[in-house]
Amino acid sequence: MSHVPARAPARSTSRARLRAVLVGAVAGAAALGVTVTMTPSASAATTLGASAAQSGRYFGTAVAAQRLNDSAYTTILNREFNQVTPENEMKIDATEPQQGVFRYGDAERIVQHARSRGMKVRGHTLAWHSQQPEWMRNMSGTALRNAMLNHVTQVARHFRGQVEWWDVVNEAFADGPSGARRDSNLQRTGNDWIEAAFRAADAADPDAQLCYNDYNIDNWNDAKTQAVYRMVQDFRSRGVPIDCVGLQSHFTGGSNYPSNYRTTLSSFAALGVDVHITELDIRNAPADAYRNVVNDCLAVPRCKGITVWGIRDSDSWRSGESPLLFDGSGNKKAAYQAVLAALNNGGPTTPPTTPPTTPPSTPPSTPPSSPPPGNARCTASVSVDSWTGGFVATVRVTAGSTAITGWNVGLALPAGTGVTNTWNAQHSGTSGAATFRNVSYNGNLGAGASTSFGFQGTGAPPSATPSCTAN
Ligand code: 9MR
Repeated sequence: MSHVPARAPARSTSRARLRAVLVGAVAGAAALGVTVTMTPSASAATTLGASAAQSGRYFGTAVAAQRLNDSAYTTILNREFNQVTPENEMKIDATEPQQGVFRYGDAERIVQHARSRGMKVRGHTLAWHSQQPEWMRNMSGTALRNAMLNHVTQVARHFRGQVEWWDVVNEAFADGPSGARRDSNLQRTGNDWIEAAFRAADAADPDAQLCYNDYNIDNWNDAKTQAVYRMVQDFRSRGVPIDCVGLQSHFTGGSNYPSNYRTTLSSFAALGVDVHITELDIRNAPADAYRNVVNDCLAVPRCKGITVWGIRDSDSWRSGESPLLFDGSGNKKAAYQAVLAALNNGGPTTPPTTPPTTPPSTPPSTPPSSPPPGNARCTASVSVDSWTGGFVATVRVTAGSTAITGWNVGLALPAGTGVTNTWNAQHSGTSGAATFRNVSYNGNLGAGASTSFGFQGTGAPPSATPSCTAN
């Protein structure tokens, strides 16, 4: 476990993910590590996933395996979302129905559906007091502790390389003013059961991001929020391998969006963990509350994405409250439009992942050995956020010393890489090479001005230098 002490900084820079910046410009060094900026008019992506990807975030949904046979459902899923969480299929009762007998069929179906389309997967959940199979419910003490650790190990190992984040432990704190742990058979095995689960998950899948996930930890003033905060703080100080906190954010069943939600997100983030909104749904789906949640996430650089707990109201565990973004017929609701607009308006907030470089005190003594690709009237740089099997690329196009009225960016792609989704540009090209042309609203660039477009792909991320040709 030599990596454990180094985990905090290593994980906080997403060692599981590669972020590379490829610059194709004479003046490209200036663009290194710089976050893409976009004018709102140049960032009107038309789906939830693409609009979230503009700021390096995901927008996901819970998925139920049996609904993958429903084409109305999969049409929306495939169009709108770039992250999925199996709603029930990775829970303990589903994956280890009898002790030592592991079943992964339904979970694998979802994972396969998602990953073949470039969607990231959140694993939910390895250790939980609920949805335990009967054999586990009847266990206690050391036998239960060992069974839990074996379960964590086997399942995390099975999905190694396929699951970006794990909800390692779910819902371990009590509601109400006590700030105590929830009583459960797992809790009764000893207070250290949570950190033991995290250490087992870390050993089984060192590349996954490991999260603690809970509901009613949205209001910063709640005792439960404070108690989880103290646990994460303690874990961080002692090197327990935790990377992220999931706020389920079920604003249903009497729980409401709190006005201090952003404070909660940023306070957890300040502990050096990422935050994720993992199970969002809001009673009657008011557009305002949905918009607020999105804006709060966009305001916190470590808020990595939002997952809604189902697609259509009819798919919801609380369908009577109509809490989701699509109605039962799959129509977009007002809340959908509010979320899309907020994601598009918010723009990128992700800070550079490489520290800003200070300019060298003396200019480089040798000029660049080759001219910039393209016709030198524009330049392009690519920043890539990749995971196993897929990536999102953001491309920045910058006009040279004269204004341009259109641009073409060429980019070589590794063998087997495919482009699945493009925003703010028109994509064409054959395998191995992609070309992106401006769309109607972002071709005109004044001298030195920039615009950005993005695309999502499957396979290995591009590592070549892009060319830019202006017209
Ligand atoms: O949405 C899930 C529902 O289909 C299951 O019957 C239920 C069983 O416990 O779990 C629901 O999902 C829960 C999630 O796993 C953890 N947070 C609360 C969610 C809603 O109950």
